[in-house]
Amino acid sequence: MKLYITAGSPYARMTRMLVIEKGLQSRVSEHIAQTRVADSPYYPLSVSGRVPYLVCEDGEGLEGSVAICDHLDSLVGAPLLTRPVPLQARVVAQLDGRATSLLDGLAVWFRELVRPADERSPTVIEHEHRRAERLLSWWETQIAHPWMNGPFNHAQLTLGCALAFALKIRGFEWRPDRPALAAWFETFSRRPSFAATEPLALKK
Ligand SMILES: N[C@@H](CCC(=O)N[C@@H](CS)C(=O)NCC(=O)O)C(=O)O
Repeated sequence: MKLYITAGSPYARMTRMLVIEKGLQSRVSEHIAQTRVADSPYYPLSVSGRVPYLVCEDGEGLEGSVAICDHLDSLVGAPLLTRPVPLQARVVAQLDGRATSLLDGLAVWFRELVRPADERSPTVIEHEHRRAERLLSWWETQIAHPWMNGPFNHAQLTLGCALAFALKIRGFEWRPDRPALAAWFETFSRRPSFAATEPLALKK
């Protein structure tokens, strides 16, 4: 299988962590996609131009971190990502949704900051900054939830990659005022698959 990624994409990182967590390294090769340029040779392969994108063993393509994580998780052994039982489903959907919402907002904020200065929107930056502050403070109050501290699951994977990505935003230090979240992140970041998917650890 071929997994198309970029070095810094937190969504791609989620799928790269899962490849390692499931021991699929010998079956999945990583390929750097050229994103965000006109006429990239990547576009005929993945029509949206986004990463992650997985070309499966039968040649079919799969877009998006959720679908790719689910597919990888189904390939070998018992599922690793713990699924909620029906009674937990609503609260787990809320945790999952708020982790994704944090990551989506940080991605917009980061992209705005790496634009040339005269193309940046202070309004968007301010909006995303405020959203991130609100969501991170919400997470500080919720991070003790058993779903975030029990067996590995998609909400943990998303939140961990989002918190790591937040540290890429220069001058944005979310940890001092949120000790519980910072401690949770410290534990998450000890997973070997996390260190192995550090953007700078990508040699290719
Ligand atoms: N919802 C998607 C988001 C993927 C996404 O936004 N990827 C970014 C990189 S972080 C991308 O490929 N951007 C290229 C572009 O916008 O053309 C997922 O979960 O995979």
